[in-house]
Amino acid sequence: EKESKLTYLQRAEKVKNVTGRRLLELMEAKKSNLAVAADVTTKAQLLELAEAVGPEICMLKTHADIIADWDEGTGPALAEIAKRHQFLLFEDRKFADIGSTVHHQVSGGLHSISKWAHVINAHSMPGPGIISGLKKAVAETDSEMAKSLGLLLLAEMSSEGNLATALPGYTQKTIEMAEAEKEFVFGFISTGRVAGDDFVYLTPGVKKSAGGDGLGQQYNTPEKVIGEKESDVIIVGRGVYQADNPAKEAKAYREAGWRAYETRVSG
Ligand code: 5IU
Repeated sequence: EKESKLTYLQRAEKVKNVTGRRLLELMEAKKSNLAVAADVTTKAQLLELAEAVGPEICMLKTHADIIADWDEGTGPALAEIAKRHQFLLFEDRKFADIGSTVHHQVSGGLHSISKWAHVINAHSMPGPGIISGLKKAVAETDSEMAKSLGLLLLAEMSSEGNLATALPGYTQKTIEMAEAEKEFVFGFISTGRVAGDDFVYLTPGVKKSAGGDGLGQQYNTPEKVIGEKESDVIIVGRGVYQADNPAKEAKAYREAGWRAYETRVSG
């Protein structure tokens, strides 16, 4: 209870992964705990959205594999925008295979994720080998960027009936896998704070009002996610990019998320 009152900056000191620390520091500097999920489908839309919401966000969450015209210039173009506006790139690839396969998936293929992303994520379902495989790719790289890659594990999902939440012990086992690899794993995708202050919690399924999308997504408000459930980062997709003015909407979500955080740490 007492520990959850720590500020993002105080928490940064406890996090071992360099990218996790950097995320918490830039959140405090930008007064933003907002990640925007850029689920658009062309390169032009992706770069335009990144540019528009850049000043408001701590992170841009991408799905490179839904971009119809992704090419080798897309990652570097995103990276340039991220550097200029000071946010991190999180490729939500949700690796889910054996170590040997994810080792190729993170560094190769069309998307070369480890060349431009700061943060990646993985299911814990395959067991610890998935972390070893991703770590091997990081160890073998000659790119400075990939060396500091940070990993998030899916401790819970936001969708109705998801097994991570339904199966007893799943979330706890996932936390144990993360505890064993703290130099690399700096946090979780979860509905709220599920472990200690030395991890960062990121929560998708966030909108101004609670509800669903008819396809299993379940929404909570920024106040509930940050204030009550004690998550750290709200991830907002359609709530922002489907708005008439995404930049203005991102600002509103940033302010709501930050108010909820300030209330939490001062309360
Ligand atoms: N996402 C979820 N729930 C999860 C995980 C990822 O919604 O448990 I792991 C992704 C899917 C989408 C974004 O890219 O987060 C949420 O988008 P909307 O805010 O548009 O629902």
